[in-house]
Amino acid sequence: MLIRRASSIKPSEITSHDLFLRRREFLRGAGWAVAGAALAPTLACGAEDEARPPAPVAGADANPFRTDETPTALEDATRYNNFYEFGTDKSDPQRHAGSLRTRPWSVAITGEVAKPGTIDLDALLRPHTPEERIYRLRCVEAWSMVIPWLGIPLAEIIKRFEPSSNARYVAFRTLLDPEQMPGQRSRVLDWPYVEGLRIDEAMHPLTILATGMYGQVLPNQNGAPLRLVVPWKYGFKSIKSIVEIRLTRSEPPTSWNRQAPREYGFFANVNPDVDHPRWSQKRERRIGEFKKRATLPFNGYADQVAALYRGIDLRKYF
Ligand SMILES: Nc1nc2c(c(=O)[nH]1)N[C@H]1C(S)=C(S)[C@@H](COP(=O)(O)O)O[C@H]1N2
Ligand SMILES: [Mo]
Repeated sequence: MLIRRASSIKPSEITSHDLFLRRREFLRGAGWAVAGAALAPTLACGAEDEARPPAPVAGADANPFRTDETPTALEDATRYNNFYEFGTDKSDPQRHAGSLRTRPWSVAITGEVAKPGTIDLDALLRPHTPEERIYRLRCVEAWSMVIPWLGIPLAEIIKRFEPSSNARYVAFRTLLDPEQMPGQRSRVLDWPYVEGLRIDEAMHPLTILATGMYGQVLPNQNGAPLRLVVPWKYGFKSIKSIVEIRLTRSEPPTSWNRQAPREYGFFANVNPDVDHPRWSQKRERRIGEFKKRATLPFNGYADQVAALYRGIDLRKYF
């Protein structure tokens, strides 16, 4: 079961806890049947496939939306963070992210869409029910966690704004406000933090916009009120506190790639065979464990996403 000691989360951050719990009850009843149906077409292409389902790959999850691995302790997931807007130490976000005001909050949906607009966050999310997805998060620094996220498939949000045929990428932008985000007064990164995905990556069913974790509203240090989660990519792609989602024709700049292009590529797919120039990516330390684990291609989601990169040299496009 989940370890859920909420002492490190302020009461102001858990206002919708009851609502989330009620939604979780709903999900237990119905949500996963729906999610399973969405994945069914890949298995249903012939009688032979139905008779002999593909053998599971070692390390892959039977249900790609939920791993059986034990979730990381909530305390670790909320006090060991990367969120440079609040400082560069892992402990800084928990100590300083309280200054971020997460309501009111609006998100602009812009660029190559038929219906652009700036939408209040609650209005943006209202037609959707957050689903629980238990995903591994693998940081480029060779540590990992297992997080029960509450989120909405990014595809569901994007489709509502009717992307044009020119929309080939999706660019994301974090809030720029040095008053609320004191780390932005130092020039460790070129603010605001920006990220990007190719449109097929953005529309993939594993890609979510997270609004909560561990059955609770997302703590500020984890990217409240809205952050991206792309489980087969290094954690730095999971941009936090998003204020703009822009559909674009060409590949958008990304913060870490701009900072150090030799170290951080646009794709940033978890790949044990492509080392970071300063350290190996073959193994990882799961937070809370001592012995290192082998890192899996695409963070264990290869069955679901490897086809997106067919024919691409993953050493060149890392
Ligand atoms: N805006 C913003 N988003 C960000 C970062 C950041 O510094 N600023 N750090 C990234 C990195 S490097 C990682 S590993 C994850 C960490 O997410 P977590 O703190 O919830 O574990 O957030 C990512 N998203
Ligand atoms: Mo990271």
